[in-house]
Formats: sequence, structure tokens, C-alpha cells
Amino acid sequence: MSTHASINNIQYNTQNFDNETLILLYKNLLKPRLIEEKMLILLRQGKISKWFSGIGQEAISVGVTMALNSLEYILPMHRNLGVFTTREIPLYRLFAQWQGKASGFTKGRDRSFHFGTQEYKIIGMISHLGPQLGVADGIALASNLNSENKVTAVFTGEGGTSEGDFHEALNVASVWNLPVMFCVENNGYGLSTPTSEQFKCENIADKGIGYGMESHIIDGNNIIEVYTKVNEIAESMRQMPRPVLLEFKTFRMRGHEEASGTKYVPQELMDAWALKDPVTNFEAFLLNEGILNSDLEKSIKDDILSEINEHLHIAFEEEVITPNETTELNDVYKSFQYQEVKENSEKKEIRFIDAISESLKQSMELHNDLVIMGQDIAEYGGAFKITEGFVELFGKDRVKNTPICESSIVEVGMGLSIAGMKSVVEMQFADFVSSGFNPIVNYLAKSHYRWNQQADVVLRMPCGAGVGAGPFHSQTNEAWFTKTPGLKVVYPAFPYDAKGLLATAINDPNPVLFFEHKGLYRSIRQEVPTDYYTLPFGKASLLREGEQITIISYGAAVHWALETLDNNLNVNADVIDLRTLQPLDTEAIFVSVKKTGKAIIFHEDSLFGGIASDISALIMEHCFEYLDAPVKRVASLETPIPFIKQLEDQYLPKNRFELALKELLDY
Ligand SMILES: Cc1ncc(C[n+]2csc(CCOP(=O)(O)OP(=O)(O)O)c2C)c(N)n1
Repeated sequence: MSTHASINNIQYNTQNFDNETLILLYKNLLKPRLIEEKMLILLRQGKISKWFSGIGQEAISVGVTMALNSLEYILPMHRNLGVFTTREIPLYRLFAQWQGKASGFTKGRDRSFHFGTQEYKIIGMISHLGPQLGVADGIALASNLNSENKVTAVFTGEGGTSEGDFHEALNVASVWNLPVMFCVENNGYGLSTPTSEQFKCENIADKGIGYGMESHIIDGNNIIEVYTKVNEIAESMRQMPRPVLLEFKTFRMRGHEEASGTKYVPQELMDAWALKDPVTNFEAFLLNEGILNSDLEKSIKDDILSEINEHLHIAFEEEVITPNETTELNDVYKSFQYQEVKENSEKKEIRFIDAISESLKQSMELHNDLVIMGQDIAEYGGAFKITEGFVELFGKDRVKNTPICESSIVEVGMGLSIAGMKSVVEMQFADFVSSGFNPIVNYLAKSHYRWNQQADVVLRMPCGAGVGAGPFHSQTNEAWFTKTPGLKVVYPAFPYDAKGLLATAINDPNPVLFFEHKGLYRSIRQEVPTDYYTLPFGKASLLREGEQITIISYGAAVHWALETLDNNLNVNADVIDLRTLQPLDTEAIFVSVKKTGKAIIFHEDSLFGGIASDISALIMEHCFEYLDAPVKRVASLETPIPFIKQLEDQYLPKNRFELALKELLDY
């Protein structure tokens, strides 16, 4: 056998391969091609919806998957059918997934390759392309923390490398030495955009230099080169964990998705790349070398085709899903059995900020698999010093300083959760969460509903105004998140609640946004049990009881309401501190409003679209007959938050509350 045989300029260096492996590579390469050819027929018959073709790119998916072992995670894209088939997912499950049937992976909730499966260690993409790169970082971080020496492979197209997520993920992986194999499939076009309009450097691999990262260029149409090089690189990454950037040169032979066609691609380019087809060339090579003969070729193809047809039959026979509202609603969150840990009797007066710090510390002691991440949180102790001294107690592996990469760090939290770990991410200021917004609302929030994968991440959100910090260090942006199904939102007003609720947030396997008002950090003190304890979500606290009116509030506004009442007003009110906004204790609200007949909702967020609007609507819908007056909302002005005290005081609703309260009482 020649060891460097060439077919259409593809050099197959098969020196170290036995025939059995070569045939296995061929079978694995052929399978996605034959499935796709079948899918294109079904598409034309209107039997499946969209199709993203990987024809011409199969060698990359197959070669990478074969080079990894079955316990190593792979995060593929929409053109990586070969990853799924090489991991030997039964075909009927893939077909059922594409038809939205129950034996697929998302119960009809997401389409095509947008799913993950822990069983096969495949974590599919979300449509936004980039976020999975940071998720791969998280999985690889877990491998490092647990000394598992595993490689995580993540795919992206060259178009996806223009996203900020790509930059952040490579940067974090490099700074943290994470064993991630970043596989870029450079297939010439991102939808219709050629590489010349996507990036300016000659090769994507050249970007590795900027991240201090090893990189390689690989012929993505040569299965032998892909498999050989990836194998070597993966083995060396297991020995010496580090990220590696791989650019696979290839070409997309069909439209972005079938309907969009390839009119914008010059015919000469198509013709040139057609000659480099990874499947037909390898087949010709094997036939040429006598490793394959036409009988064997026919029997391999017949076997695959009959497997496809048999599994298609199973999928087509399967009933379509019958919608059930309860099932849908129940799957948004992972079910969580709240465990009450009772408080000890010893109490100490501490500040709000101390309560957060203490709770975090005690949770770190309780959960060995909990990692906290944030900017400047290690030796420096964080912008507010909440994690001061933590490095000495828990080490730098578990108290991780991060680069300024909010998106990537949220994604790392997701990856840790996929690998079975917990994390708390500190936003330096809640305002900066906008830089990590996409993975929160699209990845963390939706992953349990989509494919049953928990996102065990708590995002700590130092928020709020009253400290003269201007438009970008003062927002209280809880309403950005209460709108999004799949997230829990906690917003305590007192040290006792903050401590117990943060412990619960960390125990809860769902993504929790934990709002901490900076103005309360050092101004509010309370007697708080010294040991670890938990408090349940979805239970408001009734701070005062009265008959005249119901005041509903949370966060700093609770304190403003109490101050107003203490100002010799002689008002007899129920004061409800919601404590958690999602879940919301509607029962406590309705019981009180039915008793008093009047409700005023008071929050620091600006009025329109704030949660007061929804609470008001809920009261109208559930307590209308009991109301003696329209529900009133008191909130901040509809402007960004201004800097100087006079403007900030005018912006905040504190000074408008008393008048509104009196008006409602007098109604
Ligand atoms: C954030 C985001 N912007 C735009 C899109 C629409 N979109 C989907 S795939 C795609 C092209 C991706 O190109 P590339 O990464 O090169 O992968 P390829 O499709 O070529 O394999 C675009 C623009 C998207 N899904 N997400």
C-alpha cells in the first residue's frame, strides 16, 4: 500500500493505519452523506422542515469525533451531523428530533441540531452560534478542577468567529489554560457573506497569536489528515491541558439552508471544491489501494441505507406530540425540593453586606463543587469586598478572578453546570449584566425547557441608586429578567432574608438572579443567625399588618415605605416585602388586598414595564370585586438614572410615595 497516495491533490498519509480503521473511517464518513441525501429528498417532498447541509464538510465532524473518547464533550454546530452519527445516536432519535417527536431530544420544543444529550456527551448549539464557545470553556474548567484530563471540542463556522463570544471564549480559555479544542470550520461563506467581508486576516488560525494560543491549519476535506492531527493534538492536550485553535479549510457545497441556494458563489469555486469532495475522494483512494472493492462498497452502502430507511420508518410511525399545558409549564424549571435548614438560636447584628458574605462563605463550605467567579473577586475581595479573605479559605481554583468577559463567564457557569458543578457569578455592578445578557436569557433560561439540562448558576447583582453613581452604576434591572421564563429572581431587603435566600439560590439548580441593593449594603443592620440556614422562594414577608391599605414593595423601596409610615402618618397598612419576584407570592398579595381593598405598589425601577404593572394587572384580575380604589403604582421617572443628588432624588420615587399613599387612602 502506498502511504502518501494522492487523489485530486488530497494526500492520504495512511502509514499508521490498519485497514480496519480505514474502513471504519469510510463508514463513518459515508453515513452522514447518505442521511443527508435522503433528507434532501424528504425536504423536497415537504416531509421535513429546514435543513442545514454539511455536505463537503463531513471529514471534520467525523475525524474530530473519532479522535475524542466517548466521555469527552463535543459541542457541535448546525452542519455537524457527522458528530451525532459517529457518536452512534440511534438514527430514529435524530429523525424524531427533526420531526419534533417525543423520542427526539426536545419533546418538540426545538428543531434540528438545537439540543444536547448527556447520554452521548453532545451539547448542541443555540441559534446565536457564539455562546457555546464559552460553554465549552466551562466544561473544560470542570475537567481541570477535577483533574480529569479531558478534552472538550467545540465547533463554530468562520462567520461565528466575528461574534464577541468567540473572542471572549478564546481569551478566557487561554488565561485559564482550559483544554478546549476550538474547531473553526472555514467553509468560505457565512450565509452569503464571503470570508473577505467577515474578517481581515489571512487565516483564522492567525488569531491564535493574539490570544497566546497554539493554532493549526488542517485540510478539512482530508479525513486522514483531520483524524491524525486531531488525535495527536487531543492526546497532547490531555497530557498538558491547554486550549488549541484549529482552523479547518473546507467549503460549503450547498446553500446556508436548502431554501437559500448558492447563487452568490462563483461556479469555478464550486467546481474546484467539488473535486475535493471528502467522501468520494476517500472512497476512490480506498478502491485504488484495494482496501475497498465494489462488493464491499455496495454492502456498506446497502447496510447504511437500510438502517436509514428502517429508522425513518420508526420515526414516521411515531405519533405526534399531544400538547399539554401543564407539562410545558412544569418543564420550564427543574423541579427543586426546597430543604429547610433551620436557623440556630445564636444571633449577631450584622450589615446587609456581611449577610451576603457570610452566606456565600457558608455555602462554599457546604458545597465542595461550588465555584465563584467575578472581576477582581480573588485577592482584591471584589468591588464591595464581599469575597475578601475567600482565597485564603477556598483557594484560587474556587474563587476565580475573571477577565472582563461577562458573556463568557455566564457561559462558563453553564458549562460547569453541564459538568455537574455549581457556580456563583458576581457581576461587578448589575448594570454590566447587559454585556452577558444573551447567554442568560437565551441559554441559561431556556436550557431546561429545551432539553432538560439544568443551569445551576447564581448571578449576584449589586444594583440600585441613591449612591450618586449615574446612569451606568445605579440601575435596578430586575424587569429585564422577570419577563423571561426559566429564570428565578430574588430581591431581598433585609440581612436576614439576604442570607437565607442566597443559600437557597445556591441550592436551587435553576438559574437565579440575586439582586443586592448597594444602598442597603452598609446602611441596614439586623440580628441574623450565625450559622447556615435557608429560606424558601415564593414567600413574601408581611412586615406590618393593617386594615386600611396594602403596600407591596421589595428592595430599597421597602425601607422607604417603612420610613414614610414611621413619619407620624398614622396609617394602618399591610406592608408586603415580596423578597422573591420569580416565583412571586401572589397568594400573599391577594389575601391582603381582599382584606384592605386598596393596593399601592412601590418600586425603585422606572414605571413602564416594571413588575408593578404586572402585579397591578394580577390584582385587577383576581381581586377586582374587593377593590375600593384603582391600584396605584409608584416608581422612578422614565429617564436614565442621573448623577447629581438633586436630579437623582427627583428621579427616585421615594419622595412621591407619601403623596400617592395619601391620595389612595382618600380616594
Ligand atoms: C447572533 C446571530 N446572528 C445571526 C444569525 C443568523 N445566522 C445563522 S447562521 C449564519 C451564518 C453563519 O456562518 P458561519 O459561522 O460561517 O457558519 P456556516 O453556516 O457557514 O457553517 C447567520 C448569519 C444567528 N443565528 N445568530
